[in-house]
Amino acid sequence: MKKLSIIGMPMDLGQLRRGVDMGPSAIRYAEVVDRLRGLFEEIEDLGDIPVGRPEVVIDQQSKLRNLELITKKSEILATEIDKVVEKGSFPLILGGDHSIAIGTLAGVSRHYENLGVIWYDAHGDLNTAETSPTGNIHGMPLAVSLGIGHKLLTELGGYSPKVKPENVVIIGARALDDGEKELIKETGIKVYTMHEIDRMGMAKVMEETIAYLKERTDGVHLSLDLDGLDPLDAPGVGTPVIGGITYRESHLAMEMLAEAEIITSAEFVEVNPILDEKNKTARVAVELMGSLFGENLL
Ligand code: B3U
Ligand code: MN
Ligand code: MN
Repeated sequence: MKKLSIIGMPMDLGQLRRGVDMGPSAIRYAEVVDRLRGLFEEIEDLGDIPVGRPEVVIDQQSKLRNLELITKKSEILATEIDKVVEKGSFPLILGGDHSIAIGTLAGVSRHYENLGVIWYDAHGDLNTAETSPTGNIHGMPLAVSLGIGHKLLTELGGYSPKVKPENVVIIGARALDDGEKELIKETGIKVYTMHEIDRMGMAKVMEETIAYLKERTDGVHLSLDLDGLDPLDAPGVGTPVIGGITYRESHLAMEMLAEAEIITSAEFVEVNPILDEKNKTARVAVELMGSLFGENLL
């Protein structure tokens, strides 16, 4: 694509650790625009969606923290992304915790009949208020996008679901909750856990993923949670899980996506500079964006 539009979503309302709202700043500080400049005809940075510093509010019925605020802010994000896709530009969203994906997918998905999603993450993010061990909405966005969860979230943008389970591929999972495992079995979502990545190698995992999505989708959104990577390579995340995808494997995955030219929108989430080591995780995010957008293609 010729044009890239960057949107920052400094939202930390989907979990309890402060600092992830500074993710977009950290990624900009790591010179995202400079890195990607040669790869697009035009890059615009639309700045951040204002989220503010609201008090934590617990929804009385569902017990979900910040439910209404997340809904409100996600609607604004969805509207902005909708405009970006409408004008033919590639939307790149900088998080923010992973709850931002609810708004991202609400904005993107209406433009496709069969949107594919690659969920690159240590977690499944397939919880509901009932199955969640934490009550954190950042552990729910994939379920919400499948139409499973609180109505306010699933109906965001006025339609549901945003994605069909057969169009979803999870890569890097190694911390799935019991309810999430059940949902995976029920829905038949394709999952490459660390077990499969170790066994098959990342090249084969990505070959299969690309072939699978190419056949059945008309666009693919990449939702990349930096905690999908091993904490040695990406320490600045709120819920690190050891034994993750390496730096090199992640670059290979991004390069194969670049080569396949299937990605039509992307978000990089959970960068928390407070928990980071000298902005390492934001820098990794920017380097992976470089690979995703073809900086290593000849
Ligand atoms: N599955 C747990 C933990 C978690 C999910 N996403 C992150 N952590 N980043 C939960 O809270 O739902
Ligand atoms: Mn996540
Ligand atoms: Mn995660």
